[in-house]
Amino acid sequence: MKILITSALPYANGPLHFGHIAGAYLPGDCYARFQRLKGNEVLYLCGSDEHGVAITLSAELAGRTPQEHVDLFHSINLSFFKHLDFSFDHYSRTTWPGHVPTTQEFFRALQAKGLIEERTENHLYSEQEKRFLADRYVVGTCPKCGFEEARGDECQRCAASYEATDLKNPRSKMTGSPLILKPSMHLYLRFDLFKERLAEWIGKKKWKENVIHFAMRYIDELKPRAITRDSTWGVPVPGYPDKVFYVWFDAPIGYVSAAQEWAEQKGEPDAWKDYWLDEKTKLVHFIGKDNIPFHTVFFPAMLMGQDLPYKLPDEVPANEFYLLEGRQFSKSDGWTIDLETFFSRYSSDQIRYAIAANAPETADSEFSWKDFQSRCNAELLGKLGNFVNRVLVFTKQHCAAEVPPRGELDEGDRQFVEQMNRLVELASHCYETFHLRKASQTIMELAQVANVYFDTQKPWVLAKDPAKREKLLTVISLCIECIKTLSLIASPIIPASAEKIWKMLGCIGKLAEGSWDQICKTALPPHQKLGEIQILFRKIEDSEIEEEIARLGKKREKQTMTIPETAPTYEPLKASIAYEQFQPLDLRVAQIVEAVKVPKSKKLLKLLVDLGFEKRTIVSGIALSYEPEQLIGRKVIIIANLAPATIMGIESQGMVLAASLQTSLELPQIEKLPPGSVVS
Ligand code: B3M
Ligand code: ZN
Repeated sequence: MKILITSALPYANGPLHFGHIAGAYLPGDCYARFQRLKGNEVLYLCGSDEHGVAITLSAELAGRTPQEHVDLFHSINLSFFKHLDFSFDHYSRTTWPGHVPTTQEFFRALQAKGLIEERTENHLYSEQEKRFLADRYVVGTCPKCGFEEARGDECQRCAASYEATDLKNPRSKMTGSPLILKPSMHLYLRFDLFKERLAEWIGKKKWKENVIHFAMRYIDELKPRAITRDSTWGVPVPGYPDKVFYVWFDAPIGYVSAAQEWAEQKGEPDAWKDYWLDEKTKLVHFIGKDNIPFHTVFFPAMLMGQDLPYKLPDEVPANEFYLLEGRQFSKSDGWTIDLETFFSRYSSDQIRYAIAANAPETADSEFSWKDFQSRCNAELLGKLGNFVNRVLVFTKQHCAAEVPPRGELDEGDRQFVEQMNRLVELASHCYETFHLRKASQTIMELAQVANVYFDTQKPWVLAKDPAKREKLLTVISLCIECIKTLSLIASPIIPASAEKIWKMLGCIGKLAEGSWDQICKTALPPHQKLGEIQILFRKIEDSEIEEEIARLGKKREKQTMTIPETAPTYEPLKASIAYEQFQPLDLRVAQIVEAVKVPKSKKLLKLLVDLGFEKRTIVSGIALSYEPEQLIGRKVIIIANLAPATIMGIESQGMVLAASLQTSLELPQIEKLPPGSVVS
């Protein structure tokens, strides 16, 4: 069967975090890996969603062009997916040139059917900036509670949701200038005309109840919606030079253009049609629950309005939210774990397993560091890793490091084999029906059953009695068979470890390229030489987890400092100096006790630092990178014998050292030594 799988296209507007991975991504990757093993023709697509007002706004705030901005986050997100061992057949982006004609083609087909209409309504316009401002660019007074800094679409104080034109005193978020109402024409798509067809179509689906329920509510209230925006960043609207398509119009078409790009790159430009235009293809969209209306109502309506026989989604496994220690992930509050730091400490299989074991399938679920530790130590290492290791070490010692031949099975052996077969079937069913959490439990259940079998059979006792040699070989042979089975059913979730196990068993080629059914059916050949035994999972110490927990909630540096900009320009090295020239510098550890912004300056902070033996005032140009609150209590390195200088009317008695690269800046960290310590 052909299966077209998509994971929601992440905005190229900031780095991904765990919360994202748990919703639309890891479940999609595990499903794709499973279906490939089952011998289906899988096309698994994703890509960066690179248009929209949120992107132009963040780009402007970061001082980048929208293209630079999306280039940066496209490559960062792509590298995260690589680290996480994602198996996309293609990862595209909505700024690739081929996306434009495809989007415009969708529009033209709808237009030709009379489904597009022009409407003129009042929109907020900045006379100073000479442009219409979409809601994200607007702040004003909340019409409900009077909060003066309310956002353009919803109030962050009272949670009211409204049109930007309802705000009192609307102002530009960028310049603070007042906004006026000015009529502007936009194109509306007559979604209301799809009501019956959509309702009938969804009525036949056996999707999760909340997905159906949510979709039906939208269908009931369908009205025409604007599909254009006044912007220069986006897909141009044919015939309307100042307009681009609304991001949610072009983004889902990205699933089609990604397939086209994939086909083009493999030199068969029509291959995308085998998936998108073939009724027999199964189309599966993995999304987070906030994307339900677009994937079950609006995009299907756009597909229904085409002349080409596009597939409508067959399955929309929408996941709930994934929280962090009970709260929503939030980058600005430091309530987050960035993936970059994570990868430097733990393996991709550890994170994949921990998320799968806790996937937010039927209710919101959460990542907690304690749970992560116990998943890794008690389950991956304690159950799976332990079984694999003890059996293989034993085989090396007692069976010449090869798969032993098998004798007659007794009742206990047969029960073990039956359990194995039952659990493989169950795992297969779980993957097929999007129950990743249950699939991961099934792996651990099998590992547990296997450990119990090994313990009850006591091969170490059998080994002492030459008369029991055949029984011993049978037990070990079944245990090795079980290791093979474990690697198979675990491979969609922990692909790297599964391949390692596969190698340790002495199997040739890649497990991921094998066939699920074939691997289940065929026992490993007796006398197959085992490979080298490797450690699969590392133990995570309590101290590491305590450190992680302590880090939570500490605001991180303001800018995206840890993120390497593409191709940095390095400062040339200065001329060399003699040691005697360095020696007179008195560098000291100091602790910041107070920090305030210097009025009228963007870059400067006034710090009061404690040197242990005295306190000093220092003016430091780090305000673009650090909030004053972040700095209180932090130890820094200062030049303590620099002659005082007056900066913005304040006498600065020293200088704080910081590392910088282009616009990013970071303070070096001193952990243990007290203020006053000498740095040399
Ligand atoms: N970029 C929204 C999101 O990341 C959006 C998904 C598009 S899927 C076509 O939540
Ligand atoms: Zn309000």
